[in-house]
Amino acid sequence: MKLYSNPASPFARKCRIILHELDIKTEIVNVNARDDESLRKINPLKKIPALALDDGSVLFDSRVICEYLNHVGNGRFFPGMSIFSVHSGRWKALTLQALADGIMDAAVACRYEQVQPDEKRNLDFINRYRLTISASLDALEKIKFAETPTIGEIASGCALGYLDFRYPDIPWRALHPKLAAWYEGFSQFPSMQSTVPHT
Ligand SMILES: N[C@@H](CCC(=O)N[C@@H](CS)C(=O)NCC(=O)O)C(=O)O
Repeated sequence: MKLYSNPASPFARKCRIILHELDIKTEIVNVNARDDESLRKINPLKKIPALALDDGSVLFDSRVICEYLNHVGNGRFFPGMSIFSVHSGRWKALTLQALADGIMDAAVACRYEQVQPDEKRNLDFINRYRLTISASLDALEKIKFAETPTIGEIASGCALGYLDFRYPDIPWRALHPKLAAWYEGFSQFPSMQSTVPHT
């Protein structure tokens, strides 16, 4: 297996945390997804993460790869469906992942916009992305995080880590004290520590 990744990508970080947690060995290939057109031969969407399997097939995006890794590594990050109750932890975990992925989508897109030359930068887009980030952080503040982390907690940790990395100006801890307290503990896991984003 080969994971196309980048140390700065919060989406690839979700996969790398699961690889670490489940002790799955794979080759990591670092690419610059934004500029590397040849990535399309692997993933037509030209995005990372992408996971090339030994049989020649390729999995994307991070949600699919994480669930696949969880399956091959016998993980417990995706609660199963319950035939007895619709209130299975599965839907909570997947919705939390969707919320955290949404923060990352907005934060990554906002970053792409912010590094545009002045004449191309669209301030309206930037404001919309920032509004999405702030409303989603408000929603995360109300979440009761699971004691045993699911894919929802992993994605939330990656979203907050990305904000610290690219948006040190966003005072999310001061505005969201419960979230900050949760992240303080969660970010100490070795799999979080060994995947802290960098350029
Ligand atoms: N929904 C995708 C999002 C992946 C994504 O946006 N990755 C970024 C890097 S963090 C990327 O590859 N961007 C390249 C581009 O948009 O050109 C996932 O969950 O994997």
